[in-house]
Amino acid sequence: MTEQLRVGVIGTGGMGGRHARNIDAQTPGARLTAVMDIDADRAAEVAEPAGAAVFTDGHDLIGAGSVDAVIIASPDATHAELAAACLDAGKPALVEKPLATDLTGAAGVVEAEAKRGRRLLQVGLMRHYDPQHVAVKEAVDRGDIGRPLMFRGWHRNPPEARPPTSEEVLVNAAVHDIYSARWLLGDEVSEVFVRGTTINPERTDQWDLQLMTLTMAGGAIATVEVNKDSGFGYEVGVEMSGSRGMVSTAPHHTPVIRREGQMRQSVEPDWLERFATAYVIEVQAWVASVLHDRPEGPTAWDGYLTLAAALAGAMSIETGVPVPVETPDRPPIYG
Ligand code: ISE
Repeated sequence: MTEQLRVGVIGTGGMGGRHARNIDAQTPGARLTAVMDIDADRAAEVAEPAGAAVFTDGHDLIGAGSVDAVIIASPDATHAELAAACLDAGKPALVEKPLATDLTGAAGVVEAEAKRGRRLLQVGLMRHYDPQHVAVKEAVDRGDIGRPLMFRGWHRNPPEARPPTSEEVLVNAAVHDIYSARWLLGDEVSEVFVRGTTINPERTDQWDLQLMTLTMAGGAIATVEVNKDSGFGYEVGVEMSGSRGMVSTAPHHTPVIRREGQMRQSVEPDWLERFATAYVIEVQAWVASVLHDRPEGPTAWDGYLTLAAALAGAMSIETGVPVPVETPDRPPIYG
């Protein structure tokens, strides 16, 4: 591997654009050499400051000689196919979540990586790099709350131009919370039950608010509240109860302004602002792990299991009952 990792970014929407800029400006061991988007103008805008090449086909970027490693941040439904192409080309990739939008696609990627016998993929379940989540994980691991028994997560999204369906919200957004519950409780999901409610009573095909209950294999419980459109901005946090105490993410820390009979505190508008630091730490850790050939962070296996639980949630909405989640035998490359 070269001393400077030459990175190509596929997809230059909000997330891909942010990753590209973080690689270019905040990651000393890496250089942005290629950018792909079907919108060539948007790709050119992101590529220009770094002098990176512009592609309009993801597979061409993956095959390019000027690219050592790839970040996949294209639309969700393209992730699995592009991740498989990176495995075929033997190029490490940071794949945005979800790993796939259907379980067969996710299983195919896991199987292909396991067959290679070596991890090449990291999945963008980036709560793993958020300092506030990491502080909670450290407290749990130190035994500060005793035995962890219950996880509570809240995930309130800003309004979106195209309202996603209930299933899309679970697959695109709740996979983060499912990851957090598994990571912080140190256990796998065995059953999912989802109830929802809607702002517009005439529209019953999409839940605006979903409450997911996860039963973990060892008996712990997790609840996750996912709000499709909070009406006020973006907010994500977690709280854990244990046999000896509780720990939660620290509250938002912007100043509290008192004026004209009111106390006010601003709310972050979206995930790009709330998790700005986490995204930088994530790409820096990924680049270092590739340069030192020491894979770390969320795996394709995590991508598969979080998707399995999210899709069980979608099935639970449809059937109105709890849906079991199977955890297959963990391939040895995932430790
Ligand atoms: C988005 O794609 C993200 O990854 C954010 O972290 C998440 O909060 C949001 O709901 C997703 O749409």
